[in-house]
Amino acid sequence: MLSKTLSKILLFVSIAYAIPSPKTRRDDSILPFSTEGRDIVDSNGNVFQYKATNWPGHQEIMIPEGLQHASVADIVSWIPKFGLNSVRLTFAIEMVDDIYSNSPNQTLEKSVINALGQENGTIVLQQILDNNPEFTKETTRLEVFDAVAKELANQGVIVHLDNHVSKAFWCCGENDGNGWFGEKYFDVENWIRGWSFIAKHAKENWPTFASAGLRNELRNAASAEPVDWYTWYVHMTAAADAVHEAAPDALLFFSGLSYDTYIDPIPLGKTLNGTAGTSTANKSAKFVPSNFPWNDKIVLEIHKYDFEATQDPCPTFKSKWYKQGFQAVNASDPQTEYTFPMVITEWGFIQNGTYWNQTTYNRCLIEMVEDYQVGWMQWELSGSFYLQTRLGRTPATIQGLEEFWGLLNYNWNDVRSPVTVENSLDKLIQALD
Ligand SMILES: *[C@@H]1O[C@H](CO)[C@@H](O)[C@H](O)[C@H]1NC(C)=O
Ligand SMILES: *[C@@H]1O[C@H](CO)[C@@H](O)[C@H](O)[C@H]1NC(C)=O
Ligand SMILES: *[C@@H]1O[C@H](CO)[C@@H](O)[C@H](O)[C@H]1NC(C)=O
Ligand SMILES: *[C@@H]1O[C@H](CO)[C@@H](O)[C@H](O)[C@H]1NC(C)=O
Ligand SMILES: *[C@@H]1O[C@H](CO)[C@@H](O)[C@H](O)[C@H]1NC(C)=O
Ligand SMILES: *[C@@H]1O[C@H](CO)[C@@H](O)[C@H](O)[C@H]1NC(C)=O
Ligand SMILES: CC(=O)N[C@H]1CO[C@H](CO)[C@@H](O)[C@@H]1O
Repeated sequence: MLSKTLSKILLFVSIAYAIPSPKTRRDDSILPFSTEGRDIVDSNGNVFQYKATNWPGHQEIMIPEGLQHASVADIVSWIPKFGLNSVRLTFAIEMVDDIYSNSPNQTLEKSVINALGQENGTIVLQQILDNNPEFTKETTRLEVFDAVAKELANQGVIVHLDNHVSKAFWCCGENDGNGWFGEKYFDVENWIRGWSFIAKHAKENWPTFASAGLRNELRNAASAEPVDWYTWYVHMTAAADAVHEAAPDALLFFSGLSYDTYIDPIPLGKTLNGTAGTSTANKSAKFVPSNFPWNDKIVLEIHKYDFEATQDPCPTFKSKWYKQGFQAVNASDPQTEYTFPMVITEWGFIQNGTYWNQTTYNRCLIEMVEDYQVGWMQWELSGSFYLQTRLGRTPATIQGLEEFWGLLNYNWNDVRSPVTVENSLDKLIQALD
């Protein structure tokens, strides 16, 4: 294993020699990715591990967070500085719906003012433009995403595009309208249309676009289609077909149920059942990878937080979590019917300098990654948000809310908690070295 100082020197040397051309550097030499058993492999046949953070772009304004504090290039530069190779960029289907309806609300000016109001919106818009003089108030949300994706490619960062929500606001709550197929805001046709559009657009315009997270954190909903694995199967495979047709090179990430906390029925090859007494009664399906034209693009994703403030010893922590889907990466488990790569697409906790050592979560997460050699994506880069809508709480919206879980500070210009990063992010990077 390289020492930290040595790897920093090497990183510096490679940056110094890899001077980007004035044009977008197509840093896609390792793309496309595909899968081989439990591994993601790059175009040279080497195993690729996602080491990423989340950068949300799915909230009310529908552009990546932070641009009122810093330029696109400065924000992107943090990703390699943290030692990460990729980013999970989130978007809302509402952004694409607005493209289809040719809505006048897509400009930066309208997006910001509709979300923040005339007075504060005018101020924040000006801050965004001051930090990012390549934009004007007429720049559209999609053009902002394009600029972000182009800069990510310039700086050698792989893009994992995640559909976080349909309606653009903070995710996720039970019965918030975004959680399950057919719920208030979760129109399945618009979702699939949205993916067809954005996957094609990303393939054509975003040089390091590598993978698609079909839907974030599916969860129970009182008023929606039946919440069962059969319904999951029908819609998730249809979305996968749509993305694959639009962008055949992209990996397809499948999330599980209950806020993506388990997905074991897929590697275990279980029958995916409907629900008695509903429209899916007596229906069933099986997720057989060889049935799909995207057989070598399937990746399973799982989320893990520490809401229970675990003090489990790591063997307990790991064996409980293993059963939620890590059978996918263990071909020697007799219960495993199909192997797939797994990626922990969300984990995280408050970056306050002590939490990392207050429960066993952080230590056991690192052991999990060491033991199973799976990629991961920290939640999240943002030090603060343009706006957060909080359903059922007062106040219902907060402008400029600080994100204490963010790797960056409120102003997006420094690391929030270096000691936390040294003891979590850095250790997870080492776990995959
Ligand atoms: C544009 O946004 C305004 C304010 O939110 C809304 O009232 C209007 O309906 C939107 N227009 C379209 C075409 O979506
Ligand atoms: C507008 O911004 C000010 C200063 O940041 C803040 O105190 C106020 O709550 C904001 N207005 C709204 C409607 O959120
Ligand atoms: C579906 O039902 C069958 C038969 O009852 C059962 O064996 C299987 O475990 C169920 N599948 C899931 C994912 O629970
Ligand atoms: C499901 O199967 C049961 C038992 O075979 C049958 O009684 C019931 O009518 C079926 N329900 C539907 C919706 O087909
Ligand atoms: C993989 O499965 C085998 C068989 O069940 C088990 O003995 C082994 O401990 C598992 N490996 C890991 C890393 O969990
Ligand atoms: C960090 O957050 C945890 C959980 O909220 C809390 O128990 C702890 O006291 C905090 N540490 C500091 C230094 O504020
Ligand atoms: C929960 C946890 O990881 N606790 C650790 C905190 O740090 C001390 C000293 O480094 C360790 O001994 C604990 O195991």
